[in-house]
Amino acid sequence: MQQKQPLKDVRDALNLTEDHGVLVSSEGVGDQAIGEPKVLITMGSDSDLPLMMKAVNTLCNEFGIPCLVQINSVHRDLRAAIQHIEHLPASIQVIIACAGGAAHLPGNIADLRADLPVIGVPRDLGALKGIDALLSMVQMPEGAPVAVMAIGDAGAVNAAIHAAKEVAIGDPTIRERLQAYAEKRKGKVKRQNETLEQKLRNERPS
Ligand code: C2R
Repeated sequence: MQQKQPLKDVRDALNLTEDHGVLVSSEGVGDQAIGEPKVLITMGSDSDLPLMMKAVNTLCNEFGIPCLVQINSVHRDLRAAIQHIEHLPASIQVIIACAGGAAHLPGNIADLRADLPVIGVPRDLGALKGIDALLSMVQMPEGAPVAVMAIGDAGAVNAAIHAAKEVAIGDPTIRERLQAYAEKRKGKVKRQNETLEQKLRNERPS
């Protein structure tokens, strides 16, 4: 795996500017972040941020994958979105895009970046509670795929795991971290079985 570089070196090597978004890693945000960003996490509004922090935290804390975070809206500023997405740093391998409502952002990105996988996270929002965003993302025409996750929290976490799997194709360290993450999930089933007898006793009428 590549050595993590201090921010200034990374910025110089990748010609990173503020236009590329905010760098986040397990060490911190912006100036405190270390390492080359491998994933872009973008969203239609900063109101999506609480949901997408689940993806940011999973990527950084579970897998140690630095990411860039940026707001982009094809509804509100199409030109800026095109400019940002067409000029990502060369280190970006995967894009996670979250949006709510008429969620056109991930599909537009998939069209703009034929070279990168795009993972969509539909936000649970408004009258249709995310069904609108889910269908907007999943019903892409042939040729510009978006890998769509579940609506809401599970989708945000799964987007980060899926992105880690893409990065792991070229990075054995991330493969090991994915295995360790899977082991932790198995541990949960074991712990639940250990307390099951007591829970059954509590649930039964005395
Ligand atoms: P506000 O909270 O800013 O009103 O945004 C955002 O992702 C957000 O979930 C409400 C919702 O609008 C979504 N949005 C899109 C796009 N831009 C913003 N779906 C887009 O370009 O697809």
